[in-house]
Amino acid sequence: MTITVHAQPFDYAFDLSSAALVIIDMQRDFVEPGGFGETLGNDVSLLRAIIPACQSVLAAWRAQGGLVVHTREAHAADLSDCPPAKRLRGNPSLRIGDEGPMGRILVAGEPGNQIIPELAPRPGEIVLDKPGKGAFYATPLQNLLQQAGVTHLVFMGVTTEVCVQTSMREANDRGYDCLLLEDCTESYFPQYKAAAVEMIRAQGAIVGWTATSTQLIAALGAAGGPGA
Ligand code: TIU
Repeated sequence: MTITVHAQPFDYAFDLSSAALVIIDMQRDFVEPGGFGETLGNDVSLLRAIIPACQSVLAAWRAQGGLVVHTREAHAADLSDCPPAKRLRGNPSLRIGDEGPMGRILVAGEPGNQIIPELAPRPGEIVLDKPGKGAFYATPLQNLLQQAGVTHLVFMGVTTEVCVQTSMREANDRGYDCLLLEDCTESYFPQYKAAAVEMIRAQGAIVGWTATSTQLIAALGAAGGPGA
């Protein structure tokens, strides 16, 4: 059954059986003090505001039996997948791989690298560690989505102009129709979020569509199905 979301710049229609909810990097490193986000000099409290809306969408999506993909920005313990250019960039108080209050910064398996408990993955959901900003670079995501027959991706997560936008652009180039949920994504810089949202839906959805969590949940409810 076709689900139609009243999105911008025009309606976004998809079939739940060929769609996935992609939650980008809602890990402690970015939304809790002492992680990578804070070492870069950012105020992480801004990002926490989206958690309730993300929870509502995740619950509605799960209730309909939709496929869920969680990503984490994560590096191997030996940092073999972290180019020096990434590790040495800027002037953070702690670099990737350094020991911080939540374990080693952006290293897979460390406490800070876990997805926040409010959005914890359930068994059967896909959890991907990604060494880049984009979710497709050096991950099996494309194969997994193709095997599942997915053509439409609904995005939430952080940060809007870095990992979310990069992942949406990668997805768009691979032929997926992408929807960004505006109140389920955030940046440390409100002006960058606003610009990213605008540029994604500009030029007739050049990268993708945007809508609110309420608009998506209303469309899922109207569609009926297991959770209606
Ligand atoms: N997940 C993600 O967006 N990684 C970042 O490093 N974002 C920043 O905004 N720094």
